[in-house]
Amino acid sequence: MESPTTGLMSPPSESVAGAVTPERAAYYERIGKQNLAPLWEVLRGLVPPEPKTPCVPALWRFAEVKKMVLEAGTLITAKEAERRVLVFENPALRGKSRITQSLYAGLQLILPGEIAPAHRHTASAIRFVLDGEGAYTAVEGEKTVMRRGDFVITANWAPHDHGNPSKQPMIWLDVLDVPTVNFFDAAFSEHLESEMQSNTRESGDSYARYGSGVLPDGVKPMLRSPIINYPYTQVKPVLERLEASGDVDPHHGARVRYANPLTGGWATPTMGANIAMLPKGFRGKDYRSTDGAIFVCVEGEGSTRVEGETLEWGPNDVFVIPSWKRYAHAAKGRTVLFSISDRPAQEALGLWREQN
Ligand code: 1HN
Repeated sequence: MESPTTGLMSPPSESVAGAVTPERAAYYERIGKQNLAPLWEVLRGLVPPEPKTPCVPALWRFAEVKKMVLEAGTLITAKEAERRVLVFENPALRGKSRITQSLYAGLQLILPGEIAPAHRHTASAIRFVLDGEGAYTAVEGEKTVMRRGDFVITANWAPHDHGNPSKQPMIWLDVLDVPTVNFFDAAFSEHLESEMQSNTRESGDSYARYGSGVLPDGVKPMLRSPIINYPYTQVKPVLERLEASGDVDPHHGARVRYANPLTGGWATPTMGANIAMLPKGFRGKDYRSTDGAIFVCVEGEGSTRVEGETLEWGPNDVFVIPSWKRYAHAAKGRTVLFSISDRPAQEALGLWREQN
């Protein structure tokens, strides 16, 4: 490939040093015994001219994965499994329990009458509710009943348990920063003594306190949002208003972010989420950014073109666009798309870049 700065052709290998001569090979062999290695053989790969992800774009159709996760319900209980989840594995990263290099994603099933026992961990989690109504998650003593389209956060080290007192199976998307936390070898976890937390706050308490533009006196900024559940019933009217007034970004549509009301920043320090309404017939312009993103179609249908491939999606389908891959969305009817990525972590480290 021709270098944009020098105009010179770089060798196809990752070596900057040309051929490995027999003398060099013998030398590498000798220094290898001391756990030493020559940088010049790997330099190109370590500092590529632009992001070079091993991840590939991928799509999971809800109709198919729903059948499979319901089948898991006949094989193992939520209690036995601790969390009954099918992991969305990036097809190019099988066996690594990740959908991008930094994020884990999965589809969780909780059947009527089941509970998923209380625990906590240093990984942060979000839930995005896909199917069913009436199961709850209890986070830090607040039990929140979940409905389709709700966005629920479980912050770093927050105790959480789930239960389904309704009559229908409930399925949601889990996204966690597990690969990021494990990258830093900073993972802790523990089970709580009791399987279920006692309710110390009413359902909806955190949204009522922090979600309407006023803030209680004396509240201090926190890295993560104090809101446990951002209900879809509250979010959708905002999207409708933006769309109706023409506040439609040419790449992303009428988009909002789930904000931490104490700082205006993202909902968690490692994961940031958006939700967008794409007007009927929307044809998005090409876009790329360094944060690989997971998308969920909430309503409507459409397609996303990504580097010569087209992913066609409908309600509850989940797809992933890796870092720095150019993509563009197209919507048929009016469409709602949820998305989440590691953008806050990249921004905090000064790494995040985008290209319109
Ligand atoms: C977890 O705690 C949940 O609480 C779901 O629902 C998925 C995947 C990895 C590690 C912890 C949950 C998880 C998880």
